[in-house]
Amino acid sequence: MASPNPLLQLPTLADDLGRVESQLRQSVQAEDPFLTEVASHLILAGGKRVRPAFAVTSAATRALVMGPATADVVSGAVSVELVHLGSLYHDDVMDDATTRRTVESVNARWGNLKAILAGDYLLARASEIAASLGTEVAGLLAATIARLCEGQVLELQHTFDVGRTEEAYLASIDGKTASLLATACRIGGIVAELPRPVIEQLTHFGHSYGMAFQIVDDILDVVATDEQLGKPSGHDLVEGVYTLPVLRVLAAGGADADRLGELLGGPLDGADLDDARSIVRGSGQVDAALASARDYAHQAAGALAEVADTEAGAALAAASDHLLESVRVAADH
Ligand code: GRG
Repeated sequence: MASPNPLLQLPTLADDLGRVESQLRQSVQAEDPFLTEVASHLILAGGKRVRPAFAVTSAATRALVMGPATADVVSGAVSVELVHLGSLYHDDVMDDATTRRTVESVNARWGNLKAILAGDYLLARASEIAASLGTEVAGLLAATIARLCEGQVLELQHTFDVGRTEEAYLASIDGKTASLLATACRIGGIVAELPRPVIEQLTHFGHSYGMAFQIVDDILDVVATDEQLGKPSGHDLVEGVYTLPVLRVLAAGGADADRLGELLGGPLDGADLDDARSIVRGSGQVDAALASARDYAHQAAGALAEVADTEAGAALAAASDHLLESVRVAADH
């Protein structure tokens, strides 16, 4: 997503996110300077910090006007970002990625073995911090790590599968993306000791936001150019990961489905990739997939009723508006 998340621009959050940043760096200080360097690599490379921002902002719905986050809320935000980072280290090994967050990926610089171990180290640090926040947070974070693995395994089971169902796709993005955004909000709510119905709504917000976010990301991979994405587009099709607009074309049947089905199912050369993308772009199914993303973004906004009168609730609503804006931008590609 090209434009910055408005949530992250809020001056009231800047100080809290600065504390998140310091604790993130401190949390990966190992006795061995080499391990510290490898484990710090993607922290120092930046990232949007959407998950910590969601944790802090969810906690801040406790008051009408946002105040500074407690030390425990900052720790909760750090634990969630460390899990995200660990998953990126492992994902880049699986994808043989060369870049991440605009810098050389960990696997490309130090090799797969060190990238996997450093990813494990980040997950261990995340678990240690979560345990300091109590058994509910520790259990939730562990269960979420399992959900990430389940989502990713489900994706692997369907690579190059032209029969991948929409249900299997949704289950995969639920696990690999939406679960951690939901957990970010939930941990903020638990640590701030919000009423249970509010915690449930914030969790629903994070989950729906995550579903919409991943669907838009997947659509952009098919319809946007390399320049618009800032990385090679069409990556999912090449890797055999068939996402919502592609699955909708295949399921609709007819000439487009037949032509696309003939191109997919195995490795694609450059011309076949261009053909596959233009079939999907011309099919009308991109708009249908964008409508699904819009539905999830509306669900996210709708989950904020209980916190609508708070400054932090308004900030989360602005984040879902921003997501809707990214759906509009994707529709223009
Ligand atoms: C060991 C935790 C663990 C997981 C193993 C590899 C794997 C299983 C899961 C992959 C999960 C994954 C990478 C999902 C994609 C999530 C996603 C949308 C990443 C991009 O998030 P942004 O845009 O990235 O928030 P930044 O860099 O801004 O933080």
